[in-house]
Amino acid sequence: MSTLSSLEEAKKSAAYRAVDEHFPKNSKVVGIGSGSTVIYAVERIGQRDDVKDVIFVPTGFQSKQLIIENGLRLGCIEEYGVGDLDITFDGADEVDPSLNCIKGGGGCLFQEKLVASCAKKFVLVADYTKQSTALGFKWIQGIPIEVSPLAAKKVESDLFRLGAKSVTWRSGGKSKAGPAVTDNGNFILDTYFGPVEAKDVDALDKAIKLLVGVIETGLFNIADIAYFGGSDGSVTVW
Ligand code: ABF
Repeated sequence: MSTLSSLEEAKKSAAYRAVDEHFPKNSKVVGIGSGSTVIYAVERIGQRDDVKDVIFVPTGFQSKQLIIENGLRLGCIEEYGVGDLDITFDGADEVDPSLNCIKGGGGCLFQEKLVASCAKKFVLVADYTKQSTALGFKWIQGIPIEVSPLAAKKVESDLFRLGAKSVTWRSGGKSKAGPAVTDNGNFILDTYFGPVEAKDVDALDKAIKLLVGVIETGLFNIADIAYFGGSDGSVTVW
């Protein structure tokens, strides 16, 4: 009998099905995202008998540990350009029906976007709570924006000028005091704009990216397909 909660079962069914349907035959390099759902994707990949020679590229410290713990070969993104990864599997915080998503709740957005951008296919795995009608409708913590510490104050004021309703400096780093520091030595500003319609996601992402001091935004509009596990073990594909 399974001992997993229904939410964990949901994550597991989405991740297992995504891997079973999309892990490419004869793949050489595969990107591995972050978060709790990707743990099941890597577990499933580790059960395959055709991954001995595949290189797995992580999106941060957690992801690197996951690859190592599952006995898979670890690579690094510095060696790859656009199209060099066969596929990337990653989680999300909120996904709209056009496959736009907010990522970065775990603070790994920059490396996640970098690794996803180098892949021929980008597959999202999530539980049913992440399905949304519009970004910012369910995920009200705000879009995570990674910024250089030198520019955090300046970007905060820029974001209000762009229409942000709230900007929260993410705290709770290792010391639990002061701003959280990402794997890349930067800060994160969680920025709430209210719900963002699918047609406006790209423009908002570009406007934020143009601000001096912004490293990356947690707005992604590059997913090819998304798998959502349901509480009853079903899987919905968008
Ligand atoms: C990463 O982990 C993210 O970008 C997102 O913030 C989070 C999703 O985690 P989980 O799968 O635990 O919900 O993929």
